[in-house]
Amino acid sequence: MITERTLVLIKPDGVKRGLIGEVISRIETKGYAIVALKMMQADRQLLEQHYAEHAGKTFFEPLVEFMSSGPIVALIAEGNRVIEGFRSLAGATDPTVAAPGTIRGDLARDQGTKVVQNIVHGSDSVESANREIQIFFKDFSIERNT
Ligand code: D4T
Repeated sequence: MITERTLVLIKPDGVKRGLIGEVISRIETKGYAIVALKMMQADRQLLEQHYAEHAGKTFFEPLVEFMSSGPIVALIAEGNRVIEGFRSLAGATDPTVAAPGTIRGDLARDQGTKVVQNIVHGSDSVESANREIQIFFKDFSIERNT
């Protein structure tokens, strides 16, 4: 049995709107375990590392500004196929077309901003999960994802 871990972020829009409990509830109700959790203010250096793949894109600066505009919640969720499972719970990146029933489909919409505000982030692969968990939880062992 292979148990996976994924990094989930509740973004500043989710925290501001009081949706921490709602997001955590959906993760736990689905049956995943939360094995690490913290509220924090992300700084530019951390976000440049986390979003390195998007450096140079038009939405990169607005993305860093948005992600540092208020507190976020970082957590590690664990369970079989949790990386794929959380992406499914989150729904499509664009909240306008994210399916109803998903976090983004139910709780977010287009705000007309330069960067999409879509409540949550979830790692998209085992490699990303390992990398992102190390960025947000430096002391956390990632051996289960190897
Ligand atoms: P995150 O990384 O936040 O879970 O979102 P996704 O995995 O669904 O999307 P992503 O990494 O491709 O994008 C990161 C972040 O940038 C915003 N974004 C993205 C945007 O404003 N315009 C765009 O064209 C894209 C691709 C939304 C999420």
